[in-house]
Amino acid sequence: MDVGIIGLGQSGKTTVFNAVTRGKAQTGYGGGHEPNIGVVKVPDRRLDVLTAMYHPKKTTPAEIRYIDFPAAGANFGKGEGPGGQFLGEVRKADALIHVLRAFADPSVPHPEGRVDPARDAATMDLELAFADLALIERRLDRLTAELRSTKAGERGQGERERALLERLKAALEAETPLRAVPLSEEEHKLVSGYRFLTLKPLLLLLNAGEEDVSRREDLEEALRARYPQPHTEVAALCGKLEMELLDLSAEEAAEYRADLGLGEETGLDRAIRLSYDLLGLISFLTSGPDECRAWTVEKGATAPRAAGKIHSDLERGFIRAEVVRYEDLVACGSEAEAKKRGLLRTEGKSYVVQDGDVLHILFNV
Ligand SMILES: Nc1nc2c(ncn2[C@@H]2O[C@H](COP(=O)(O)OP(=O)(O)OP(=O)(O)O)[C@@H](O)[C@H]2O)c(=O)[nH]1
Ligand SMILES: [Mg+2]
Repeated sequence: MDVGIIGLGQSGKTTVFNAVTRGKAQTGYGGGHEPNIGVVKVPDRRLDVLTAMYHPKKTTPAEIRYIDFPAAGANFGKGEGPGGQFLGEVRKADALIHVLRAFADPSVPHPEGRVDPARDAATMDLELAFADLALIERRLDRLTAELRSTKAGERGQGERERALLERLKAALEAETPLRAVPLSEEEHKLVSGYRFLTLKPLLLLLNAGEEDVSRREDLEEALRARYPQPHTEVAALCGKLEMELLDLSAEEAAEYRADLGLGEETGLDRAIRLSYDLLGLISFLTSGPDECRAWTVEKGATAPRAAGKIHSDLERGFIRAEVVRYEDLVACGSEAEAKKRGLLRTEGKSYVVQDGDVLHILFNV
C-alpha cells in the first residue's frame, strides 16, 4: 500500500513525512527534491497473538509506504500537476495525503502569498482533475478510432468503456472528483488501470502551527464541511511539533503531549490510523507454520481481490477461501477446533472480506 504525500511548496510535506515515518529527511528545501520514501510497519496486536499460537518461521506486519513528493513546479495551476514531472509516480500511489499549510510562520514564504488552506485544497483538486481529464480525452480519442475499425458485432466492450469514460468526463467537468462517482465492481475494474488521481482516496491534512494546537478540531470542522464526498477525510496535526517530539524519550514525549493538550496519540499512530480507517483500508491475516502475516486491502474488497494482494495467481485462479474470524480462531485455539465448532467457513468469489478475517485461499492456475 503506497500513500503519496503531495502539496504546495513549503506546506510541510517532508515535515509530516518525517513525523509519520520517524524519518530524518531534510526539510526547508524550498526548491524541490527527490521523493523521500519511508516504510511504516502497521502495529497489529492480532499478529502478535497469532505468532504466539503458530510459532511461525516468520512474522510479517502490514506495511504502508509513504512517498513524500517534491512540490509542484512554478507552473502549478497551469496543468503541471501536483509533483510536476513526478505526476506519473503519483499515479502509482494507492491513496493521497494532501498536506495543506495552516501554519503562519513569516520566515517560511507561502507560494501564494497568504495562508489559506481551503484555497490550496481547491487548487490541487482542480489540478488533479485537469490531469484526469487529459487522460480521459486521450483515451476517448484512441477508443473512438479503434471502434471505427472494429466490426459492428464486436464493439460491446469498447462501447461500454466509452460510455463509462464519457460519464467520468462529465463528472470531472462538473468539478466532481471521480472518487465521488458511484461505480460498480465491474466499472471499478474497467477504470482501475488508468490510475486516475481523483479516484484515489484523499486525506486532507492540515499542517497547523504550534500556536493552533488547541484549535485543531475547529480547523478540521471548517474544511470538512467543504468535503462531504466519500473516500475523503480531513485531519489536522502539528507536523513540526510531532517531528520534534520524536527526538524525546517515550516518557518525556508523553509528558510534553499532556502539557500541550496534544492528546495521547502520536502523529505517527494518528497518521497510520487515518491512512487506514479514513482511507477505507482494513487488514486481513494469513497464518501457518511458515509465516503469520497481516495484509492491507480496501474496505469492501471481495475475496479474490484480497487474494490478489498476496499474489496475482491467487486472484486469477481463485476457487474459494476458507475464512475464520480472528477472535474465533483465538478462542478455539486452532483451526481444527474452529472447524469442529463450525466457525471455519467456506466463501466464494463474491465474499466481502472483513477486518480481522484469517484467510486461506484455494486456487488453481
Ligand atoms: N512554524 C512552523 N514551521 C513549519 C511547520 N511545518 C513545517 N514548517 C517549516 O516549513 C518549512 C518547509 O517545510 P517542509 O516540510 O520542508 O515543506 P515541504 O512541503 O516538504 O517543502 P518542499 O518539499 O520544498 O515543497 C521548513 O522550514 C519547516 O521547518 C509548522 O507546523 N510550523
Ligand atoms: Mg519536501
